[in-house]
Amino acid sequence: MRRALITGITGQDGSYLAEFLLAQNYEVHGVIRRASTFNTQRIDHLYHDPHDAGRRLFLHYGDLTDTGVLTALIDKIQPDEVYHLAAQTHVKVSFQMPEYTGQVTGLGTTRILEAIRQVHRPIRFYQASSSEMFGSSPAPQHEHTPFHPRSPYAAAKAYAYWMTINYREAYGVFACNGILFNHESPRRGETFVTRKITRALASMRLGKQKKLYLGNLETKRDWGFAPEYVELMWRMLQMDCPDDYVIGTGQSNTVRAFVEKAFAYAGITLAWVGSGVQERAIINNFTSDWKPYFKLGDCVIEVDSRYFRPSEVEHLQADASKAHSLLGWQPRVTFDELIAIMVDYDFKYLGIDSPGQGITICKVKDFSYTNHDFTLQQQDDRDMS
Ligand code: NAP
Ligand code: G4F
Repeated sequence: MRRALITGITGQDGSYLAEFLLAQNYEVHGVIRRASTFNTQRIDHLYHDPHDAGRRLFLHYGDLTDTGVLTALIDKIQPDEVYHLAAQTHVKVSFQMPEYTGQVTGLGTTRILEAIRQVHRPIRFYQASSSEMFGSSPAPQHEHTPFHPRSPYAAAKAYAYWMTINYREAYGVFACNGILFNHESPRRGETFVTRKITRALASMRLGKQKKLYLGNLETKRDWGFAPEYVELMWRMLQMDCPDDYVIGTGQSNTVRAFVEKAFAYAGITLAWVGSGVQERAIINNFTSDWKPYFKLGDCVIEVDSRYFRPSEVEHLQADASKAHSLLGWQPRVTFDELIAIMVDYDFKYLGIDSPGQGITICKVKDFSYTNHDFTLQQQDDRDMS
């Protein structure tokens, strides 16, 4: 049985990757942080009591700032593959916490690479690199596009990217960079723009929220579906030689397009009025189920400069030709389908009837391992201390 160690197992990607690897019959070890509240919601459905025989998921406390623990864990677990996904992942937050972001998102990678080097075992290593590293380089971006980081997060990721290559070249570590463009899902963190929008919609539909405040509406992102992307992390580590790959759909859309489509899917047509920080969206048309809470002409979106970044990445769009030919991958879930999946989830989560296409799309496209997202999990007590 192959053994994998995942840092960031409690995050969006870590949780999907854990599901995927367990389905491939791996023994999966995950590093989690001590928190005063439960932070394991995304993996609760995979958890088995430590006393259960035959369990294949094991959780260990650790932190990317703690070299001793990371080294001891790798030494103890002796994994065949390490998927390094943990990071301070929020770009806007990285401007507020630049040094911490460097410590965790940048140096965290070095700590793990060094631990791998010291165990003298052929461990394969995946580094969660990011399209943010391309920053202001013109789209479409591919493996040879120069980096021009536009945030402390992106600068930290660029450092980690080069450390990964350095350990490959200097010490022969089987180390790969997956340069992933934005990927979303029902498990996306609530403060990233896509999930912020789909959650707000659901809460508006219950009459609990009247307005959504957003930042820059013009930036373009290449948004894909997270469960597809974690499978590619695994594929990279199954290749004969270590290499770096860009992963993205090749389609780029503005934040404005995401908002319009999400609202339209839920039954609201928006009209934009004003410009710049004065711009707002009003309800132009809606289906009858919105009537208890809104009327035509109500303002539902406003721009708030609080969400602007000191320097922005305007346009990300992947040229994933290398992944298409070498990893044999083509994106499956489209932009419209992604929106349907996320809106449906957030509606269902609040107990509201959803348009329902998203659920069907998951089934039709055989993302069986995301089906549990639509069956709400009861959080239970656990003790892994
Ligand atoms: P995420 O949902 O924000 O998850 C981040 C994970 O890192 C969480 O498990 C978090 O633990 C853990 N973590 C944060 N700080 C840590 C620390 N000091 N020590 C140990 N663990 C720590 O991120 P994601 O979207 O799954 O992304 C996974 C990786 O891919 C990240 O490295 C991200 O930068 C990179 N990436 C993501 C995208 C994307 O579009 N999602 C694109 C390109 C690259 P808690 O749960 O306790 O907070
Ligand atoms: O959803 P975002 O916060 O994601 P961002 O900055 O693109 O970063 C994500 O993708 C990266 C891959 O390229 C990852 F490496 C990174 O870890 C993370 O997962 O913002 C997307 C865009 C930005 O241009 C932002 O300025 O949406 C714009 N935006 C507009 N209003 C907003 C908002 N972003 C957020 N978070 N909140 C807003 O209200």
